[in-house]
Amino acid sequence: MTVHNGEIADIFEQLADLLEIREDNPFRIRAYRNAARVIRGHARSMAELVDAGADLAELPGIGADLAGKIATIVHTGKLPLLDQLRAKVPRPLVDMTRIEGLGPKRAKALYRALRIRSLEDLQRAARSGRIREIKGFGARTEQLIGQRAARIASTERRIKLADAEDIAVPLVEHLRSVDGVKTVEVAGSYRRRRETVGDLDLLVSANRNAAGVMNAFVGYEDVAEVLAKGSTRGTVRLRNGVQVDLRVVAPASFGAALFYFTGSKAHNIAVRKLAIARGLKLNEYGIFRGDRSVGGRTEQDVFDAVDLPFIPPELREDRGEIAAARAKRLPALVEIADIRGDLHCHTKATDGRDSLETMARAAAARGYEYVSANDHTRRVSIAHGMDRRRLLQQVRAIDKLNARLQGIEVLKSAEVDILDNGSLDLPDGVLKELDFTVCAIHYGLNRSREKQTERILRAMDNPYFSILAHPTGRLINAREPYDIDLERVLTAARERGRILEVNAHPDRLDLDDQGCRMAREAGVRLAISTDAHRVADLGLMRFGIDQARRGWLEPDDVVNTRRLADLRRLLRP
Ligand code: DGT
Ligand code: CA
Ligand code: CA
Repeated sequence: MTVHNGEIADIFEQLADLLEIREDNPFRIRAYRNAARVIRGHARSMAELVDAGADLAELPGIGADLAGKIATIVHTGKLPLLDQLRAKVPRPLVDMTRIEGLGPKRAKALYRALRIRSLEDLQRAARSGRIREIKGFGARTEQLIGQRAARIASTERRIKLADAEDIAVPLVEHLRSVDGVKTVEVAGSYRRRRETVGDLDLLVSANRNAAGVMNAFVGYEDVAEVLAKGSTRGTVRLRNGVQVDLRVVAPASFGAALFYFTGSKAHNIAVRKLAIARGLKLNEYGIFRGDRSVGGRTEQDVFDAVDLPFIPPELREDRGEIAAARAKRLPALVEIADIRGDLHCHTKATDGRDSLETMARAAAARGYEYVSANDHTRRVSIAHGMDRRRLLQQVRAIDKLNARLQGIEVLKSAEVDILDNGSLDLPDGVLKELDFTVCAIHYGLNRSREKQTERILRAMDNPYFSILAHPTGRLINAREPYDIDLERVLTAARERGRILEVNAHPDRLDLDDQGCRMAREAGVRLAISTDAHRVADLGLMRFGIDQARRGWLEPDDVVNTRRLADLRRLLRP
């Protein structure tokens, strides 16, 4: 099991929160918060550094004690000190510190004043208007706390798709090496590429040695608990809490099983109805006429049996895909190979880790035709946002770089902050020097729906507005989307020829799949962008593609599938 920097940072932040609740030494608290920031922002994986025997105490803000704690987390996935502290702080308080925007001090104030015993209690308190009666809390905050508490309670057990991948890939490798195994696939919501998954559903095709497969499964190094173990099916819980189901099937049934366990359940039921109407029986073992098997080795057998073309897993949600397939109107979904460039990238000029040239060369190495520099503007001061002078400097640097570099065009851009009144953070005189802009809200996330929507519409009125970055601002499992009327934003975008971003970062995926579909139906084009802060992040593009496909997008809906000349016309209509 590889522990990721984000997980280590989370542990240190939780430590800091709990220590703050306990009114521990402020220096100690600050040291953990600093360490969390350093680790989260570090280009290299702590796990790799520890493996390589590097001295972590050489990192800024990390002393010998913290270095030892990082090593413990890397080796065991846990930190005993955190468990000890948790045991000393009342459970509802531990839960409440996870509510974004609440923080240890305010959590404690609520806990004391309202005698909150659980997140459900907190939701009830919000509903009955008791939170706003406490000093320092308003009606709006109360509403947000209620929503966030509900969100945490309901998403508790779902993990982000990229995290699921980190868990699934080595486990699949492990099973592939077992004697007799032909194929291993991860089915379920993972294969449908849902943004979060509840559990992993593994499917193994083997014509013999099912017992060996089961033993290898329950004996996997990360297994914490075996919940069930039969001859062809088993369930385990891994050390990180994720549950994994496994099925071993014969190759003759593999396609039918893959179809069944890919789901969704609603899609399965709808397809099975079609099978019944044709006098067939469809289950995880195959397709049957009476007792005779008429297929099931491949998934295509299933679709053939009900006279449908193959439906990509991302569409199998019973949201109209079966009718579309019947009518031969399935979208020809966008693929990673269609992408010709990345339109949201940061460099060292603000909060990125790599230089403009390094980013440009990495994009060229991916086969891209273009890439852009979208560093922050001045309002985002924590990222050392650029003022007019620094942006113009970067524009000149890009001109020089383009004159030197072959095979890739660096586009001049910025991630321009949308100010509270809907104006853009830099004057038009500067913006007109850019090839396009990516515009985003970073502050004032809690405005009312009306205000937030108006703010975006006003920004879109600016003739230099090109792309709305991460349109809802949500962070999966961590921060609610800000309250906007997406339909109005889409209508306004279409009228003005503006583009919306599909931010491919696994924590964001924003717009989400449903948002993509709404945009397509509203006639609004999307840019799938990684928001890369380092070279490696350019590889996150595929997570954006996943959600775009779930949102029925075709290459034509996505601007960065265009050649540069065509793209320019869309960026500056
Ligand atoms: P998750 O794990 O909550 O992210 O979502 P899924 O879709 O992976 O759901 P899961 O793990 O409960 O089941 C995996 C697949 O197995 C599901 O997508 C469809 C199939 N399945 C499960 N239960 C049923 C059922 O009662 N009827 C049918 N037709 N299919 C089922
Ligand atoms: Ca599942
Ligand atoms: Ca399951």
